[in-house]
Amino acid sequence: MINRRQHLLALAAATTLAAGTAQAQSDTVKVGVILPMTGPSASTGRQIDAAIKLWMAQSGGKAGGKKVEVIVKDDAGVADTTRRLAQELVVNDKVVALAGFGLTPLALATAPIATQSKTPMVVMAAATSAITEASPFILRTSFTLPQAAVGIAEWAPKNGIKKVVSLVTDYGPGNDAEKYFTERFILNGGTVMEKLRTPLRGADFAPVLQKVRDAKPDALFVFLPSGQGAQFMKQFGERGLDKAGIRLIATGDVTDDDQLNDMGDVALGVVNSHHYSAAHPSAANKKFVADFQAANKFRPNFMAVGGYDGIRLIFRGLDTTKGAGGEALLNAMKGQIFESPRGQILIDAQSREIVQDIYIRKVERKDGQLWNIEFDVQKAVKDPGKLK
Ligand code: VNL
Repeated sequence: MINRRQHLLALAAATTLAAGTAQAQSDTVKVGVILPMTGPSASTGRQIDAAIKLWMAQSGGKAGGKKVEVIVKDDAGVADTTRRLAQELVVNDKVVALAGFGLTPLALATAPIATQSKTPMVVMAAATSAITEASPFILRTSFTLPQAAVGIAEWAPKNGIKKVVSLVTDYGPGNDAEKYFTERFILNGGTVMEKLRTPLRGADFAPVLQKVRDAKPDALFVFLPSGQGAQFMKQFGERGLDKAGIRLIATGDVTDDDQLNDMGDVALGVVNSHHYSAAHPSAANKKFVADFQAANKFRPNFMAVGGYDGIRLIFRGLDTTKGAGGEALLNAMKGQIFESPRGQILIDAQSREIVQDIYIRKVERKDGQLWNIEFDVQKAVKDPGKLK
């Protein structure tokens, strides 16, 4: 006769087995999306959430023969919260993938959970080069700052800009933008007069803009995370830098489609480089923008496209694995190639990093609205940050 303890153990094993079978045979798989829906980066959460909802409506919410349930959690941009939510989504909800990640520190805080639980993690927003090296389970559908910054560093010296001051937000993506912009600009014969930084939270641009005025460069190069561009542009105009003949060049985070149309004339003529413009003239993008604007009262920006392509990557992966997660899903997402609203993209199988075109754009008014109009392109750009 078995004793009580053995009986309990057997029961526990049977329950686990039953739960496992139920899990494997379940008609539903869950994807956990963690975004800043509140706090200073809420526009990033709002954009990505809207894009995922659009994808769900268009795809019927099914992949690999399963219903896909997307669970969206708000981390308010706080890394400890992101990590806790990721843990809960993996342990309690048994998600097959984690996704979202609005800022670099939020993605880095979650990387160990992806590694330990073997859960694929799709970074849809954060853009510091090193993120994909923080876990072998991370893939990226946003971009990297080295990718974006090199484009404008190639364009500027060929277009009369020889002396610049650079201004970046003082954290991961700002470090990358400053390093890769200034290195390439100097290599191309330019001079960097000064390197300025502003804090991630509560930035006031007035003091740094005064320094730029005094230095009198040909141009100011700027990277700021999505959501800060409008305030910066207003202060740039108020301080009269445009009138003083100081040109503005940037990564496209500054002339972000989420805010661009409200920036006014001061934004006209700003040349910048990035991977996505809502004005990208492809049929796929025209349809994406029209569908997105039919469902939302705002224009999609580059964050929306990172979210849209990220959920698509997960769905196509689940099609291959018939709904299974873990390493099978990771492998099924590596190497995918498809046409995004931004153009053709590849998730490089070895680095798990996005390879994409980088466009040189100029802010222009068309039909009464401001747009980043693409006029040149670098094809299939791999992250320069991985070549070090
Ligand atoms: C990051 C990079 C965030 C670029 C951004 O906007 C951005 C990041 C919130 O890696 O933290 O435009």
